[in-house]
Amino acid sequence: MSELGTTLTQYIIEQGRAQNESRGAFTALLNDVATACKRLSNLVRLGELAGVLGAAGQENVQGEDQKKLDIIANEVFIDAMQRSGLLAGIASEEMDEHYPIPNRFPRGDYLLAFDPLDGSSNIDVNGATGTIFSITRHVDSSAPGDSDFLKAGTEQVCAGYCLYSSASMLVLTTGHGVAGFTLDNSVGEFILTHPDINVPRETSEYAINASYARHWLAPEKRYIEECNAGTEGPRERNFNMRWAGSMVGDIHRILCRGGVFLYPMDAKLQAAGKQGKLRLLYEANPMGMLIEQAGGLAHTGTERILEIQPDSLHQRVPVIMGSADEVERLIRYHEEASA
Ligand code: AFP
Repeated sequence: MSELGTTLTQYIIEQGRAQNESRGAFTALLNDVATACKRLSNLVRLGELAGVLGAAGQENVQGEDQKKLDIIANEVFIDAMQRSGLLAGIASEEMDEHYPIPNRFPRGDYLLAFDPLDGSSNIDVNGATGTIFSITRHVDSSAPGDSDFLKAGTEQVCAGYCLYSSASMLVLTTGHGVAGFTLDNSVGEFILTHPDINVPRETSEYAINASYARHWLAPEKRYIEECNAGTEGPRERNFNMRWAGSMVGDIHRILCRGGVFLYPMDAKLQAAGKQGKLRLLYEANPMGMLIEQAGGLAHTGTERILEIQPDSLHQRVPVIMGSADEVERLIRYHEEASA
């Protein structure tokens, strides 16, 4: 008999059993996430055939050009998530304020923060994109406000992403390791294919947008120069570089084979009065939880990402995450530069 393998639902139920936790509501919540990701996977896969490519001709709250698919992805996700009665509110990278659950639906105990389509500049060139999500609890019975979403990353009860690439993959953590599921389109199910994802401590691969080299601050400049010096330099080995242009693509590769991802503070961001480029609630926190749960580290260079107390929904932070040896080295370079 040919076996289908473990579905996402079966995995969540079995994990709940192993942890002695009742996971009914949570299982239903993750099923809604999976449904939304399947719908988006189909849209992304159809590309131009679905008429969803190109610019929408408007900007999001961060002043970035929105693609048609950014907007559609936001609507698809909200539509799939708002009806269950399990969410108290939703915050999206594409919306200025949080989205309250309409009165016609019951309100639940969880808050969802998500980036509907990360790496959207890759859409028109058929490159990797993804949806990133983060779930926290809403302990209060009243309707949440924006401030209820401002929780440190350590308070996430679940985080994950769905990568839309040659295969669509849902990768998630509920705080007990990291597992990856590949979408089997023939049955419409995410099937467990990567049961225990671990980021190796050691790596010889880094990911950074090197076109910003002239803006880098001393710690990153030193780090990249030393990597690029190869066998003749202080690292005494050659390094490889990759940059997907979508954090989901880069973090997925790092979860699969190790590496370090950098979107650090630089002189250009400083001059513009920005705290970083990537968003704490929709990118850095969920990816940070995944990386830490897989044995890696997630830092800004001066503090652990998951311990940052957010001060606004769309807060940005510097990001350095991945294989522990390299992140520790970068933290040390930051300490030495400020000593
Ligand atoms: P978009 O979703 O606007 O394309 O941004 C993607 C992203 O937030 C992250 O996924 C990438 O790692 C990073 O920005 C790429 O930024 P650069 O274009 O500055 O390299």
